[in-house]
Amino acid sequence: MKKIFVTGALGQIGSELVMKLREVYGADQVIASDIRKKDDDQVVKSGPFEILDVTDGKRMFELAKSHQVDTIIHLAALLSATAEAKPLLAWNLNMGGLVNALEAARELNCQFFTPSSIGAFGPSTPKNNTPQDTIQRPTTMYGVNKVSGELLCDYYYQKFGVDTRGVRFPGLISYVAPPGGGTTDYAVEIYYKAIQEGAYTSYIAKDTYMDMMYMPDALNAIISLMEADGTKLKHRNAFNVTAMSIEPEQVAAAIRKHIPDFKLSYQVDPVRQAIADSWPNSIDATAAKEEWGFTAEYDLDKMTEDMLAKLRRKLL
Ligand code: AKB
Repeated sequence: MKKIFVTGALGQIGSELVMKLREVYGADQVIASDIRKKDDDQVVKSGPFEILDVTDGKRMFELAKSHQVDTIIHLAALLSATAEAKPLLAWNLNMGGLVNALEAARELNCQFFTPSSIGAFGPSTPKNNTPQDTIQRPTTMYGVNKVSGELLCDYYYQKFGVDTRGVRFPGLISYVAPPGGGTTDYAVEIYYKAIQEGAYTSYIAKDTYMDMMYMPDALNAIISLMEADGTKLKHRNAFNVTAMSIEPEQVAAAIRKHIPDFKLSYQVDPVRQAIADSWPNSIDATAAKEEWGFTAEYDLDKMTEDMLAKLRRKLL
């Protein structure tokens, strides 16, 4: 049975991943950590929790060692828009946290997962059906962090034999914990506003296509990749994964099937629009399908129906 240490456990992915891992492997097998503790959070209440600033490598190592974990899932990171506003902080946190987590995995002989992102691509990357192996010259600090992280994970595998694995996540959509400081966040906010106000003003322009995925598919992707037969993995780190390539009008049209008078308007934020314009329109997930059987269950309509139903229960 795996014993798993998770950083950034109260963030957008961690809030749901920890609960799912506890369901699969047992509550005490999953040690959640984050920089601060929220006593009423289900992650804190449902199993072991430790306070950890991931830039403190010594504490990270000691916690992982004292809990005798064999797997580290490193999620703590700043997202693209925040990283662009605070580039030095992003470098220190995103890269410093990652190397500390990799070092703990090396010293304790742990399996390792960390997410990369569609942000690891840049304006010179082929925009449509972006291949698994292609040009990666991102123009954002987040992208620079993500490419460096992909390379660093490959290095720890090749040099030290650490069993590092990872995916390039698209925008993740969920009704549990809101994302913070991402470029794809509009695709989450639009559902909240649809329920609360029947209208949304998008900071991303019409016709801007980006890949997205519903959180249950993202959680399954992480668990499937970690459980996959390592001998079959040619890429290991940073598999392209996606469920849909969408733009704001399509999300609005899917919402209107349930809320017919939903209104979408635009007030484009030049910073986040520039980031979105530098990312692919759609990525090719064939390598993930071939090497470890990745599939996504939710398309836009199925996700919209579930999001709206869950948010109605949460907000009304
Ligand atoms: C962001 O928008 O920064 C993230 C991502 C795609 O990595 N959601």
